Amino acid sequence: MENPEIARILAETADLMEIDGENPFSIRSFRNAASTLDGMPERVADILADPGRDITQIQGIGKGIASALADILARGSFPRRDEMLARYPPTALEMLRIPGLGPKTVRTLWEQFRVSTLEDLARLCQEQKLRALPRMGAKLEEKILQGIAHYRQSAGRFLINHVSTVAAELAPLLGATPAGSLRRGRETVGDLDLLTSRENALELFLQHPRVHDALAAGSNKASARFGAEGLQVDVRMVPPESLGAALCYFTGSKDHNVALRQRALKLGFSLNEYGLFRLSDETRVAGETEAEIHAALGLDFIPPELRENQGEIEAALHHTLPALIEPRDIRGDLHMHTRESDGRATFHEMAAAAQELGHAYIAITDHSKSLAMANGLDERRAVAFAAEVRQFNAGGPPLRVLSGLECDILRDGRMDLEDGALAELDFVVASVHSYMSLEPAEMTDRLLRAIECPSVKVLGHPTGRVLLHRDAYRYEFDTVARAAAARGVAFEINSSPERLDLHAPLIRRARELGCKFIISTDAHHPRHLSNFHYGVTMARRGWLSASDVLNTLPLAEFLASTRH
Ligand code: DGT
Ligand code: CA
Ligand code: CA
Ligand code: ZN
Repeated sequence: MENPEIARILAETADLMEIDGENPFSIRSFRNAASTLDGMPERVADILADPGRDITQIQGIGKGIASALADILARGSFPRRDEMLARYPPTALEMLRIPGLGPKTVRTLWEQFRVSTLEDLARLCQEQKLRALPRMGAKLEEKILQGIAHYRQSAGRFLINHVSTVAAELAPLLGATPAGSLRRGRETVGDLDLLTSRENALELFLQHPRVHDALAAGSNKASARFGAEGLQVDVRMVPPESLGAALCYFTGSKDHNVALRQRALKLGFSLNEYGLFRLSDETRVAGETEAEIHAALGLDFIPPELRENQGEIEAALHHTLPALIEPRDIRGDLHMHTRESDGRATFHEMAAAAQELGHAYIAITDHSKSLAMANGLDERRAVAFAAEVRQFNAGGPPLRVLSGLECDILRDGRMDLEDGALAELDFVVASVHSYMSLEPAEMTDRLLRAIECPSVKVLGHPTGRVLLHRDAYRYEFDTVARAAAARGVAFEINSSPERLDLHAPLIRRARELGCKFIISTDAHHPRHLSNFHYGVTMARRGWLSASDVLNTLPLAEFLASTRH
């Protein structure tokens, strides 16, 4: 048995222990052991088989875990796990993945109703049976139903940062290029597609210590899962002369491919993953690079982010594709948190990291007071902190730090802090963090009122979605976008991989309605600051050029172009 599988068994045991109400320390020790083993290059099996070695020498592996490991290797399980599996249904683990369902609830549901499948659970909620229990109500029933719907929709999809990390590890090793939805920059990815011409790439892939559960292995394709999260990876061998054609085909999207093939047929060609061929005599016309294929079809090169069959082929034909924004166009980051609210670093540390990335300016935008859990700032603290931040600029460092705030938009659209305090800050992001399920008309009014506040420069994470977890809140987007354009309030493109908000269709719509954009990270830690490139990917998917994005401007022009 390989490490990733052992790690999965330990992690699942931790979940079961949580349902069982075990003490948090034991649970954490199983989780820590799982993550240690999953990332460990040496095989657990080899260490245990060596009488000269003692596995408890490894940090985080105590006597208890060591004995569980021996059992797992011998028979795939161990007593504590057996005992819990006998008491709870195997689907208990699946239920924990439903947003809104914690271990305690899963346990109660089992004890009271013997709920063993998601269908059972959905039926109980529909029949309103849960509200009969103490501490459960109609709200929870509704939440669980939504959670189940989400789970079914998103099951098996992964966030872009996770998939990018896996791609960054495997691609150089296999001499491979990522294709599929990752290359198109989609915000979630079903499986990772890699193409390579390197001789022994499939063997290298299957032998990788974190690769497990090979699903299919042939002479030119291998599929398997990677790491404890189990992301599926498809690796395909492609002859060099077909690499461009294969890249084109496996980048997709499917709809784009269909449209591109129609274009080929119209010109008397056939297009497949091996190349572009003349129909009359089957001569290969192109195939080594994507650029030569697009050119042979009379098209400008179509960047992968645009390949969603949303008019890109037409535009490539008429030379009207936009010059897309690139990561190096970004000069500042206007949304980040520090220890002053719920961030993990000081503003000095954030500033140093931003400077390292080459930014010319940033805004420090901690939360406002109604987010009490995040230790949000009231008027007095906001103004005092702003003074402290401004002080930082006095020494004239190359990076300019703006004093700011991510101010909550209250339920009725008023700002969380007084206008007077907001007016003292350099940069105010206005965001919704509460009452997200208002009726669309009420939410629209709320946002319209927020935009009226003269200090507000940008709407933060404008739809509030959390990927794989929570839908966007509903409002009349066009109405708000028109008002934002008229008032000079920008839309944020939030680069946090959990949000990526706005998404491409709304970016395009907002631009049509005259809006400008600011790409920010919403960083809570210095290492999050490099996420801005995910926001740039969203902007590219939304057909934006640098000129649509205000924080591509030098500071003075940036300040002049935001509402003031
Ligand atoms: P995903 O994995 O769900 O995030 O999305 P994709 O786009 O990566 O989809 P995937 O992995 O099934 O296939 C990769 C690409 O291969 C896809 O974007 C287009 C191409 N492709 C796959 N199957 C077909 C097909 O049946 N017809 C056409 N035209 N293209 C296909
Ligand atoms: Ca894929
Ligand atoms: Ca695939
Ligand atoms: Zn926020």
